[in-house]
This record gives sequence, C-alpha cells and structure tokens, in this order.
Amino acid sequence: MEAQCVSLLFVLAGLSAISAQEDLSRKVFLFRNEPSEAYVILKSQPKEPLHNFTICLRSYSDLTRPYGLFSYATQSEDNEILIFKPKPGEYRIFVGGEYVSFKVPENPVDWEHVCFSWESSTGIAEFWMNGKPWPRKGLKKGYTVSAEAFILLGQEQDHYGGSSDPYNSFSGELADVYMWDFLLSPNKMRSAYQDLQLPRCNMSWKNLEYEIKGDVFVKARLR
Ligand SMILES: *[C@@H]1O[C@H](CO)[C@@H](O)[C@H](O)[C@H]1NC(C)=O
Ligand SMILES: *[C@@H]1O[C@H](CO)[C@@H](O)[C@H](O)[C@H]1NC(C)=O
Ligand SMILES: [Ca+2]
Repeated sequence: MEAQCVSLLFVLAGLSAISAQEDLSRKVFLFRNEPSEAYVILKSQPKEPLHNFTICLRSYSDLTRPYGLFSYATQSEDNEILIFKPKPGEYRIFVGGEYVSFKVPENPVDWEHVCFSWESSTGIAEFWMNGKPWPRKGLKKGYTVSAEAFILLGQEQDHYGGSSDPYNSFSGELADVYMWDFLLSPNKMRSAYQDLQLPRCNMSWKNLEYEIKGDVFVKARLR
C-alpha cells in the first residue's frame, strides 16, 4: 500500500467538488476512470472514539489489481480503518494499522456485499460476504479507534486526507455504504446483504452526507 512509484503520487486536493446529502437508495457511485484520482468524502464522523463498529458496503468491479474501498485515516494512523482488496480472492481489513485477511472465492464478476465488525474488548473481527459469516479472526484487542477521521471511498489514504496511489484506486460501482458505532447482530448482517430495514446510523446510504472529488457520478443501479 505504500506507493510503488513516487511519481504516481497525487495529492487529494484541487479536484472539482460536488457536495450533497441525500437518500441514495437504488443508486450507485460510479467511478469511471481506470486508474482514477477520484474519491468520495464521507462527512459523518463518529461523535466519540470507537470500541465497537460495523461497516457494510457493496461493490462491483472487474479490477484485478489492488484497490481501496473504504479508507478511514486519522492524524496518527492512515490505516486506522481500511477495507482493501489486494487481489481477486482476498479482502484485507485494517484496524489501527494492522490487518486481517479473508480469502474469498474468485467468482465471475458480480456485486460483492461485505460487512466487517470489530470489538475492542476481545479484538474479534467478523467478516461477512453476501450474507454469510467467514471464520472469525482477531486483531488490536483493547485498541480505541480515534473519532477524528478523514473518511473516503475509492482510494487508500497514505496520510490523513492525503496522498494516495492511483494504482490502488477503485474503478467500478459502489453502493449501500453504512457505518455503525456498535456490532450488528447476525440477523442485521443478513438484512444488510438483502437491503432490508437496518438500525439507524449517521453514515447511512439512505441519508448520506458526501462530497465527490473528481470523476465520480451518482447513477441509477442497473439491477
Ligand atoms: C448522529 O448525529 C446526531 C446529530 O448530529 C448526534 O446527536 C448523534 O450523537 C450522532 N450519533 C452517532 C452514533 O454518532
Ligand atoms: C461493545 O459491544 C459489546 C457487545 O455488544 C458490549 O458488551 C460493549 O458494552 C460495547 N462497548 C462499548 C464501549 O460500547
Ligand atoms: Ca494507507
């Protein structure tokens, strides 16, 4: 995730910006370019440091190179929370700079729904894909996730709000992004996959406060 080539670095600033707060049901963020400098800033931050959290999102891409989906960077740790796909068949999820890997099938290109939750008191990490739980793993027992974060979709930050490598950028379609400051029950993990009623939260696809930087479009889902 360190940039492989310094000349490819760019600074996440100076791109055209579009801000909105809206219900994105049945819509997607379409990241058109490959590689891409575009990203979407999520404006809702946790009010307090996190000891538990759950993040869900749905993505659709035929990329085979590494890409960042959800990047939550703080002043002291760029990979405070990161959902990263290093290659087809693997998700790598960071908390506080460390990661756990989950091997997944290298399916034909299709939408992939993932949820990740983490509990500080045990360090237990749950990974769900398409409504199914993977064997649980653990990391960063006792750690506290800082609340003051720069949160974005479609890139992997290398410092707080900062430079990123376009060859770790996401290209494709992203939808159904949620973050809760608690652990979802197994039933709610399945509800997230099925796009059913979910517990209220401040980072919700049904009321998302965001800012688009660069070439990302909000379009209707095709199916
Ligand atoms: C959600 O936002 C409201 C209004 O800003 C705030 O009062 C509440 O504490 C927030 N909830 C969480 C879980 O951050
Ligand atoms: C974290 O979640 C566990 C299990 O739901 C709960 O017992 C604990 O109180 C939570 N901790 C915080 C700080 O919210
Ligand atoms: Ca990073």
